[in-house]
Amino acid sequence: MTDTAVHAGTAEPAHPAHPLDPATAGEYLAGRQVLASAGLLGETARFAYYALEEPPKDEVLAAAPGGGPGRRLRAFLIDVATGESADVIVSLDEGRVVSRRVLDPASDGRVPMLGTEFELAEELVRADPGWREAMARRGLTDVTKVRACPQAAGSFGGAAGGGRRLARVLAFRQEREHDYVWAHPVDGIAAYVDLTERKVIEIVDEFQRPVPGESGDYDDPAVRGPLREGLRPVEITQPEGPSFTLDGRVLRWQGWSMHIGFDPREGLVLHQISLDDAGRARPVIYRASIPELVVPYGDPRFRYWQAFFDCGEYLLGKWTNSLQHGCDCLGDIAYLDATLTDDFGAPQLIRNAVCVHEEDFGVLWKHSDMFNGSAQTRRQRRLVVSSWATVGNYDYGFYWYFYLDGTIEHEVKMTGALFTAAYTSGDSPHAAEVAPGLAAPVHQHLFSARLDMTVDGVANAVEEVDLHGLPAGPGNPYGNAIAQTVTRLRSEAGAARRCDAARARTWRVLSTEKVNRYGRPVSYTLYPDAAPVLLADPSSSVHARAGFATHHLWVTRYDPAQRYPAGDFVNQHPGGAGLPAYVAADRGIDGTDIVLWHTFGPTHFPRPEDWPVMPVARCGFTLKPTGFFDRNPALGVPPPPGHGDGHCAAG
Ligand SMILES: [Cu+2]
Repeated sequence: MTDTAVHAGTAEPAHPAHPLDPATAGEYLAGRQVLASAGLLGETARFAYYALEEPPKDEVLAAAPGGGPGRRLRAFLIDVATGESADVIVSLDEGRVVSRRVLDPASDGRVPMLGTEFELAEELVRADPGWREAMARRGLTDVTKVRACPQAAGSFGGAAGGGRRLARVLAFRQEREHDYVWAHPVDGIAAYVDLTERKVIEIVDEFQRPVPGESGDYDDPAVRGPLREGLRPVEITQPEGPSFTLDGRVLRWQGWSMHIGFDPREGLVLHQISLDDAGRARPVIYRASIPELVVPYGDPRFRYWQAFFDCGEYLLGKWTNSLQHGCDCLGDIAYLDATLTDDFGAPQLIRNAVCVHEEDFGVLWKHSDMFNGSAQTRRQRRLVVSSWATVGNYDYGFYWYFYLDGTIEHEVKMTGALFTAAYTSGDSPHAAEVAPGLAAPVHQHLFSARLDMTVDGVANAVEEVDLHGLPAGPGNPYGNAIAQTVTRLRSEAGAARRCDAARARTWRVLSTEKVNRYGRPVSYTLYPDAAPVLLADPSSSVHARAGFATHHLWVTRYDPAQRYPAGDFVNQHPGGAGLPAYVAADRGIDGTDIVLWHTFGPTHFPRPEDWPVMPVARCGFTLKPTGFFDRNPALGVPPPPGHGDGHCAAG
């Protein structure tokens, strides 16, 4: 079989086989019926979020096969006529509303932006006399050729502050239908729109700059140049098919087992990741996802408020791509669909939302022994579970990798368009010029991974491990000694930690109940890629709202209500929610059920080479077994076919 794709997610059972399976179209409709019967779905009601409310962990772990906890859905409902929003839980089994909490915008924040509000904001600014005048001053008299780019408002108080449900709108010129708008920012102007009153409430017109004119339309051969020659086909063949199996949404491969979930806010979610070790299923992670991503911009001018919380404000998972075999994924692929809903709670299918395949990954281990003459090589392979979402200008690929030696890796691939401004880098230390008169401001991409660890059971603890050289002296007379410093993180407040690349700092998640044959706790170690945490000043609004991004590591005691690093309602939230609030109780985290939260991602000072579309940049983290096994767990990997039991050496 050459480069084939199998579609695994077509048939939708009436009752999901697994308690963590995402809500089905039938369930969304049934939930909507319950909400309507309860009088919660008037003409002006919209769904800002609607998905499976996962049952608590203890209920899932205790569930008998085929049985399991009842099915519940969570909906964020908003009345678009009044702005009143509520967090509602529906029980499908009982056919009733279990709870409904009305949000107080001043303290709770607001529900995410609705899909339809992007068009609404464009209509409103184009109809607004003040905005039209500001455009006319820039020579733009045909507003149908100006595209609005509405964004979540942030939280800054003042006249345009928390009292209103707001969007802030930037503008780009689009003369022709296929113009690439990011090349043509109409700069110096922002419109503030009240989404509930449906009107522009303020125009901030700080300066005028010529709209940069050079085309960025890379579909246009005149911009792109001729296509390269000389790239001959690369084909991935797996003549006997792939080595994984998918049973519903349960994926198994080479001892690995996991359940593939999906959520409109977080996108891809993996559950119950475990490894088979000589017939014994050994859990590693109960739940793994990327529940937040903040992109704060470092341009202090009139768009100081730009900081995108892609999950909490925009529901990243809703913008998931339908993947194409041969383009997005190569090899013998299995796809899973995602069923999400629109603003009205009506189910919408994203076909091929999740890609599962395996990849050759070079050498796994190799040795040519000078004494016994053995020369062996084994090939590494990885199981890849991935998904892509396009949130505004950026495209993000989320890749989970599982290796033959027990390593787990998460990689985010970032690509797409830079968010641009109309000035040159000579004007500003905060941006890089990428085309004449066109610049891209510096920004950060700060992801938060939520890793609900279960290393050989729920009783876990975390140690911070630093490496350093020791000064010469007694016990180290020649000064060559190197040692580890191991610090146990015992409570939540003291477990907000930062990377230290100079000490190769890692964090080890260990079982407080199971030991290996050396009598040491079995563990998995988090290897971070050290990069700056949030660089915004502690006095800034984004610092309060993205508190999670001020540390690389947080450890909390498991609480089913604590799921989002910047809090449940991020949009226009004044700050302090999420991790800083979760750890305020300073609960003990030693020998109990704990969750690791890891902040990672680059600070991106754009390069000319990132324009007009950015080559993929990567970031992520690695989890490696550390005394989880008693020796290299990949000795049993057979030699490459055709090399028998013997040598990969020449001849
Ligand atoms: Cu970037």
